Amino acid sequence: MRQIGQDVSELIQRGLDANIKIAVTGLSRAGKTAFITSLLNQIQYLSTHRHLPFLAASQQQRIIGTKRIPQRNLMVSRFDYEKAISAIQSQPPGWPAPTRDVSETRVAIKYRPEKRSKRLLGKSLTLHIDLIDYPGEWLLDLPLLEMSFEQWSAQQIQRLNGQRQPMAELWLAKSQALDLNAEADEQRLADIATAYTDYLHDCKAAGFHWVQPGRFVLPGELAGAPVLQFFPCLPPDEYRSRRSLTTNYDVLKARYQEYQTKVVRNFYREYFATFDRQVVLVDCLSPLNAGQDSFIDMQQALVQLLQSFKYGRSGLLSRLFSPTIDKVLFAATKADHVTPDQHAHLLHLLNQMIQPVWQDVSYQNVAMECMTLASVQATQAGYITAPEGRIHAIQGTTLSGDSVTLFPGEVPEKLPSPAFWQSQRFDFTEFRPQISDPQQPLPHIRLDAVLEYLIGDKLR
Ligand SMILES: Nc1nc2c(ncn2[C@@H]2O[C@H](COP(=O)(O)OP(=O)(O)OP(=O)(O)O)[C@@H](O)[C@H]2O)c(=O)[nH]1
Ligand SMILES: [Mg+2]
Repeated sequence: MRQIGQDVSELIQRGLDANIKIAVTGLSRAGKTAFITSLLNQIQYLSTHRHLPFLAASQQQRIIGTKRIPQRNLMVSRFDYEKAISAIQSQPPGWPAPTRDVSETRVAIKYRPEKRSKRLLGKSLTLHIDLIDYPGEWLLDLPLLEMSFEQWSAQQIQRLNGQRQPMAELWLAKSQALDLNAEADEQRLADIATAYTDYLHDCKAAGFHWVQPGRFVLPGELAGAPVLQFFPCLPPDEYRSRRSLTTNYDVLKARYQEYQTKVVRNFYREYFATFDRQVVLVDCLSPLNAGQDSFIDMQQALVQLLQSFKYGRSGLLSRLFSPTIDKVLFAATKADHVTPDQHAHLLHLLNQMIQPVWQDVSYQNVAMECMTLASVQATQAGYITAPEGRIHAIQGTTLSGDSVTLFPGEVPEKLPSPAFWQSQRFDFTEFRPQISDPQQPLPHIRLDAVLEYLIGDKLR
């Protein structure tokens, strides 16, 4: 009888040992790799240090142990924690290298449950966490699913104004010289698609992140595949699809359709549909530094990104799959770049960008929170004495190794007005990580609150 009782309790236990998939995204350079690296690092010290006061399970000393374990999805690259942490802890410290594709890692946290129902079934339980890093650019492709090639092309060509126009000249000239009704010339199409991809890369380099198709700039395993070799173009005046001949236009259209189903739809079905919680990292500070166009572009990209969490019954995503995400966290990264008195402004600014869009569409059963954080705190906060008195300042070491103390400027509390761009800018100096003791958790800002939001309820 005792044996049976043990077996039953083990079985129930296994059922209770929870799994949670947390996906981390954000546009390139938003801070995804640094975030996951620091999160894993903080988790590693959970049972031995009480360094995360806002994580209740840690504060109540209910964490028994933690361990990184092999990931479950063997078709996805491994998140290279060792490489990232050794960059941060090397001498002099540096940042992890940019990443270009999806990657994944898994960690287990053994804890003493607080809930009576869970306690009855065993002294300890294990929470398995899968962390997935993927480019936010991939989420910008969602609208493509509802647009025909003609509609998408018209939209892209319409957007060629302002700073984008001169960057597009080369591919526009090449594509205008192409006879769309002629028999398909694969080589030529590939050549023009390369010019189009170069244009998208130039947009990103100039601080414009809203580029489509997202895989063109971050192709991952699809680099060089014909499904990424198309470009927007308006239909020829006398376009007639002839059975006897496959024209350049036919091929472009077919590739676009292939991209819609095989790339975009598959990403949502195979990855996105399996996520339980989503972190969207936003670097608000670099666009503030880069100027008005870049800032507006980031805002537009965020609006696009938010569409992926729109699960209303009539929504596109609900028609594709049944979504499981129940919490989304929007986090403004690199908060160590602003003085402590500006953190509230940064949070307001992020809220102002997210809340109106979030409220505007019906999100069913999805909780949302905005926070500010620094995954790896690279600066120390302090004061400097100025003629007007003591002012807040941050002190850090620049990438070239100079120690500097500065007041980077005020973060606008509201969406910046045109006057803001004329009068002031945010001074964004890049710092390298502080020298840290490899035996101690990395310095950070608010990762404990982040962890409480993401997994606190699972550790009750
Ligand atoms: N000061 C500070 N800088 C940060 C922090 N996190 C990221 N950064 C800076 O932002 C850069 C990009 O961070 P990553 O973590 O590589 O960003 P990512 O989103 O993974 O970038 P990609 O892989 O290129 O898409 C780093 O090289 C740092 O310069 C932080 O917490 N504090
Ligand atoms: Mg990365």
